[in-house]
Amino acid sequence: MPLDPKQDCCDLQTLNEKVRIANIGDTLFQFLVFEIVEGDEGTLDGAAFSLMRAVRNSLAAAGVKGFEPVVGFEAESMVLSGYVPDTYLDESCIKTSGTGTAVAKFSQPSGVYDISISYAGEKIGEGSLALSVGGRQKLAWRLNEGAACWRRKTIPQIAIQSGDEIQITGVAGGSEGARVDFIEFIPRNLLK
Ligand SMILES: [Ca+2]
Repeated sequence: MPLDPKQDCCDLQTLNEKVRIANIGDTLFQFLVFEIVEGDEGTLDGAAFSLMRAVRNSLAAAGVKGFEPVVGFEAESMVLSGYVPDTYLDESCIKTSGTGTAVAKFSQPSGVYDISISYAGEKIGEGSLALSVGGRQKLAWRLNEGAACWRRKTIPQIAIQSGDEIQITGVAGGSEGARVDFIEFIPRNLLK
């Protein structure tokens, strides 16, 4: 499929244009686009990310083979401290103006998961984000994308115990709010 994730997927309008050219169902095409860029650190408009989750959940609910429902937390549904609910690029999310934490308890089966965090890149300012599992930091990164866009950061192969605390820590940088939309858990090797 002739698609450049950087050029074509940074905003929904561009993506929709591609959909029209391809002349196939909008949601299906966008779902495919999402799947293509997911392995990388994809960039999509926030609304597209929500849509993809909805499409995937619907396909799974309909019993379509190969589609599992999305497992994860909406950031705005986590226990927030220093973070407040916000909307950015059409997506319900959280933002901080200083340092914020978002915490939730992992209630899925113990096992190995890829953890994928949808967070916002912004044009101005440079904040940072960190993720910890069961009190141990797994990754910290700076938000230096230089473009207003939702992005995904995937941390592969993380062992998580059922009951572990999942915590996002965000530090604002200038006007940038270290915004987070969703944390997804992709099962890789469930412990029996
Ligand atoms: Ca969200």
